[in-house]
Amino acid sequence: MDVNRVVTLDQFIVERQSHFPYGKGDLTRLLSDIAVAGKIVNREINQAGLVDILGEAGELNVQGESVKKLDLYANEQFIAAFKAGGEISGVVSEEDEFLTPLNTGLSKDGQYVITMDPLDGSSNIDVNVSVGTIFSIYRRVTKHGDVQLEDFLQKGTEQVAAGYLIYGSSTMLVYTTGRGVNGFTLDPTLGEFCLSHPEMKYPEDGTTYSINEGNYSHFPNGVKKYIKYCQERDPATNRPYGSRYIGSLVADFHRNMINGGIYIYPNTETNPNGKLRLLYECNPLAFIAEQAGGVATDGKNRIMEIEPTKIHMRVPYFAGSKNMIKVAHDFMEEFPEE
Ligand code: P6P
Repeated sequence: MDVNRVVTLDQFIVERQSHFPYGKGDLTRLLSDIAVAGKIVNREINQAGLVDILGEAGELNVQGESVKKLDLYANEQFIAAFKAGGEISGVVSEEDEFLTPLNTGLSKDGQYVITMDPLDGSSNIDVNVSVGTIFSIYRRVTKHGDVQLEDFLQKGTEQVAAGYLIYGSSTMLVYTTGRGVNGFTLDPTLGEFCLSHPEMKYPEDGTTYSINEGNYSHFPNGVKKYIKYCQERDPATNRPYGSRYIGSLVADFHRNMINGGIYIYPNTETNPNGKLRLLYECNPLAFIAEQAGGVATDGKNRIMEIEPTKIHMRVPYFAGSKNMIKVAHDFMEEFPEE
């Protein structure tokens, strides 16, 4: 990359849109809308300690999780951006129990639908730990009128784009349209996302494992065996690995994609199907991981091949460096549940 040339997100998308197999310009507008909403959410997160937007909103979401004020704020900002853009016909959000039709009845119904986790890891906001937004974009299956459930219950292989924003020590937007993964860092002096991580590649190996070991007693046998494998001393395979888990999926995923590593959220007693949601956490990050050369499975099967049955469906999640995932799979196969 010409280090002297600043490439903004909009410039990059326009240069690339000629390759995008769908509507010319549709995706440009859509990704730009996401970037604008991301900047607005970023601004609020950075001020969270100063304005009355921290803390609980005093309600539970469909997941039964306490909703933070910033969760609702982020949800509103992204949905407003999609309404303004006109490209999106409907949204499934972690924050809303049901799908939300948008922009239908217009002269040109938006041809896309989006699934999103508007603010993942929001329990970390009050303690100033990185959080993120995760999204998947699909072409709608129905052609006109209000979107239907079938527009969202599409396999991850049908995604036309996916990405995440990470609100951390810097704010980044990382996305794919199926032609590799590129990362953009927000330059606050310009107010623009600028290309900073072109053609991101998931290292084939890593020495970091990310899992909430507090749930160890509930883990499947194969996961328990894999954790012990990670902790054994074997210099020839760079073990013991380091344990890094900050309770924010986007932050753990992003670090592991840059350095190499594996993130695992298996089924547990509290979450017998796993905790993470297929449509707006697992599938978008699986698309990113695979496009960067990584792997994402449920411990056996490719995440993006799983047939969704409900919009808030949960699945066990193994995502990371392909050689680490293979070893984890071997333990899952060798030590199945009784
Ligand atoms: P636990 C946040 O709620 C989240 O969905 C992910 O961002 C994170 O990795 C995980 O849940 C943390 O869950 O059960 O380890 O606190």
